[in-house]
Amino acid sequence: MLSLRSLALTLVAIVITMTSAISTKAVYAMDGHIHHGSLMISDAVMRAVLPGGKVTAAYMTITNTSTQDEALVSVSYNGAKKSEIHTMEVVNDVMKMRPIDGVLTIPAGGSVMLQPGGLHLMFMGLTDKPKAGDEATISLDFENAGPLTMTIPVQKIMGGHKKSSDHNHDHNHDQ
Ligand SMILES: [Cu+2]
Repeated sequence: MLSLRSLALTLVAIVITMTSAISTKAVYAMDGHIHHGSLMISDAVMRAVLPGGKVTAAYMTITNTSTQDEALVSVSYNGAKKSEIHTMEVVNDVMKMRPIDGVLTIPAGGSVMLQPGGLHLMFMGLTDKPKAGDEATISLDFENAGPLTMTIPVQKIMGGHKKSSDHNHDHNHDQ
């Protein structure tokens, strides 16, 4: 007969197995980077949400050390109802952002920088509003390396997602 104790151990084992199958938890290596399969992720950060803010973004550099192209397929943040991979483009002299078409390719032996004013991970419909000094946990799903859950710092970041009317304030206020 199955004892309660062995049943409990079995359940724990199942949960651990399921968790590891679902996602790899990111560990910051001694060099400060996250290593995930053949990928190296550095300088990952989430933008602090300003008072009244409804969206935020995350930035990082993803380096592919393998000889095979990699692709970032999807992202998620459990503090947001919607997460997307965005790019910026100039339309009629105005910088606009939009979801990328398809996946974000990280070329073999190359790097892709997600940074203010360019490619970024976009989080909308925020249910959490992380502020500077907080940490946020986001998940990235890669075609070859598989899913990765990472906890990243939240910082005040200048530039990027701002209304054009805010432009003149950039140089004057530390916001
Ligand atoms: Cu965006």
